[in-house]
Amino acid sequence: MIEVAAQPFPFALDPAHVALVVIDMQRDFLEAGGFGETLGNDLTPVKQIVPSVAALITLFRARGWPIFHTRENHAPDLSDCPPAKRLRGKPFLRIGDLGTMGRILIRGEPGADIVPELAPAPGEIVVDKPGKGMFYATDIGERLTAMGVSQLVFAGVTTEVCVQTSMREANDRGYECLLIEDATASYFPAFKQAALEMIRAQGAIVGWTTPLAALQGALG
Ligand code: TIU
Repeated sequence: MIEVAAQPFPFALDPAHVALVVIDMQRDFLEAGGFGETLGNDLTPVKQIVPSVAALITLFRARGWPIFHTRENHAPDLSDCPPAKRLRGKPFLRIGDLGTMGRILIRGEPGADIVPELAPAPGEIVVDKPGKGMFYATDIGERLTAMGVSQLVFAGVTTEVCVQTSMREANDRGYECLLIEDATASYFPAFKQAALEMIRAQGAIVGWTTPLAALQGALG
């Protein structure tokens, strides 16, 4: 076990059973014309974490530890997109509409791809998910079980939506979850802060949080 300084108390990282999950670092959430911007969001905070996420991926790649990348997206015929999701609110383009990066949040379109700086390497697992949580309507649970993974290190966007939902799903399934504070972001800095606090409150009710430097330090 490797002790990682974390909140609310140290995280005992088990190198034989840990995997990294990078949530939804897609052009649709980070770049102009994508889903995030159609919802009226300022993209600045989510763009800022790309170097930290890249450094975290490097840390896992160097050790040969498993890496999962998720992508929130839908089938071209929208058969996996509930109307309640597509019709929600007043975005300037809805899921499936044609934007500057292809159709918004549709599998296979340029906008639904992971940003080039964080492109998955051969052997890394890409999980397409129609929901906010990574277990809903995906095979990630079976894959993690088959690989013997029991601990998940989380990064990605957005902290209080897809990251938190995925962490809560994982926590309920018995995974120990560590969120890397500076490798996750929200369009709303106050929501990120609140999510970090509620995750680690009550004795790590959902999981632990720690800065990237603490993990780097622990791993040497
Ligand atoms: N990936 C993810 O968080 N999807 C979202 O829709 N997030 C928002 O904050 N909108």
